[in-house]
Parts: sequence; C-alpha cells; structure tokens
Amino acid sequence: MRAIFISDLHLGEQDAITEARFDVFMRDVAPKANRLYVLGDLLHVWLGDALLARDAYARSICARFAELVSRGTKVFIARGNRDFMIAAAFAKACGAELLPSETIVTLGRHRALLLHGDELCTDDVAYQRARRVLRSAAFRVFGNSLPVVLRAAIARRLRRASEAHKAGTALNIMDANVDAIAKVMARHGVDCLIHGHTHRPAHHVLSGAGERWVLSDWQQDYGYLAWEEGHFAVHPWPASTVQPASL
Ligand SMILES: [Mn+2]
Repeated sequence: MRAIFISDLHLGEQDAITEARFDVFMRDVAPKANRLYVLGDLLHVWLGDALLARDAYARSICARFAELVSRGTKVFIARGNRDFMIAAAFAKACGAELLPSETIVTLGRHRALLLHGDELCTDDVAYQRARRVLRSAAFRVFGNSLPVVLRAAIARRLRRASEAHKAGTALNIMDANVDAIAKVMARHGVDCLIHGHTHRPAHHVLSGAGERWVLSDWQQDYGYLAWEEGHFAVHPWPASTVQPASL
C-alpha cells in the first residue's frame, strides 16, 4: 500500500511554482499511490461550495482529483483553516471523501492520527478564540447564507486581521503546543501524528514513544510524505518543479 500525505498547497494564490508542482504531482506522482490524503489548506481561500458554479479555476482543480480517482487512487480531503468552508459538493466534484477534523488510519503497525494542525497551536489564544467561532456549525450556516460579494469582503478582512496577528505574534506561540500534541495522541491512543499548517516540515521523535510528521507547504523545497513498503519517506517534489528557473 502506498499512501501520500500533503497539505498547505494554498492553490489559487497565483503562485507559479505551486501550480507547476501541483500539475506535475497530479500527473506523475499521485497516480502511483493507492491513497492520497490532503490534510487541509488545499485552497488559499474557499468561500463555500456554492462558488463552484462560478469558479472555473476551482472546478479545474476538482477535475484533476476526479481524474486521479478514476485512475484508481482514493482521495481524502480534510479542511484547513483557509478552506474550512469546503463541504460535500466540493468533495463530490473531486470524487473524494471529506474527512472529519480528526481521522485515524492504520499504517502497518502504526495507528496514525491525521489533522490539519491548527488545533494544536493552543498557545495562540486569540487564534483559537477566532477558530471556535469560524469553525462552528452556526458560522457555516451564516456564511453560506451571505451573498458572495459580502463573503469575499469578510474573507479579506479576516485575512488582513490574520496577517496583522501573525506579524505581531512570536513564532513559537504559533507553533504546535507540546502538551496539546501529547493530549490528542493519548486521547486517540495513536503512536503517530501527521499534520500540516505550521509550515515547519519535520520528523519529530516524541519522548513518550511515537512520532510526529509535520507536512511541508508547497512553496518550500521540502517535499511530500509517503507511506510505502512499511515505512515513511519524505520525497522531493518532482525535479522539474524545484528550480523556479526551469518553469
Ligand atoms: Mn493552515
């Protein structure tokens, strides 16, 4: 079984390297996997599935996933903090299964927990407060009831507030909290945690037995995580997309 884990592509940011990586990844890499897990922030922003009808770019991304699924790779999509409005219609257009905020998978002898990762940044109290409101069922209903222009205006405001907050907050405050990691892993009885969000790709061996893989965003030259032949491996992005000069 070969499974690939990715997150934080932030597609739609008009970033040529990421677009090229996504294109080559979907063509050459993903079809060789049995399962592809997208652990949040596939899209830089998503204002609700009602937008699919008028967003040709989003539909083109869904079509790439649907094509992959038709070739035999199962696709699983989790919501991130930027695309938390992704719902059933978007997943259906991708031929994908929409994941809950916490998912457990068995990988060989490992029991692994899959998260986006923003829920681990518990030191960032202001962020967690905003998150509780934005990710609530009530906000989802409210957001989907608003006209698209208004949603876009609100998203821009939130984005500006988020940039200002990040600029004024220490990096370690915005990283995953060690206790939050231990707690969520213990609650699910897992020995492995895979998440994105922090943009600090790494493999951490945890003190209390277990490991934690932090996925890379797609703007860095780090690569993607795969589970294959009974072990984890980080693979570099397709070679043709590593050097911006080659685009
Ligand atoms: Mn995120």
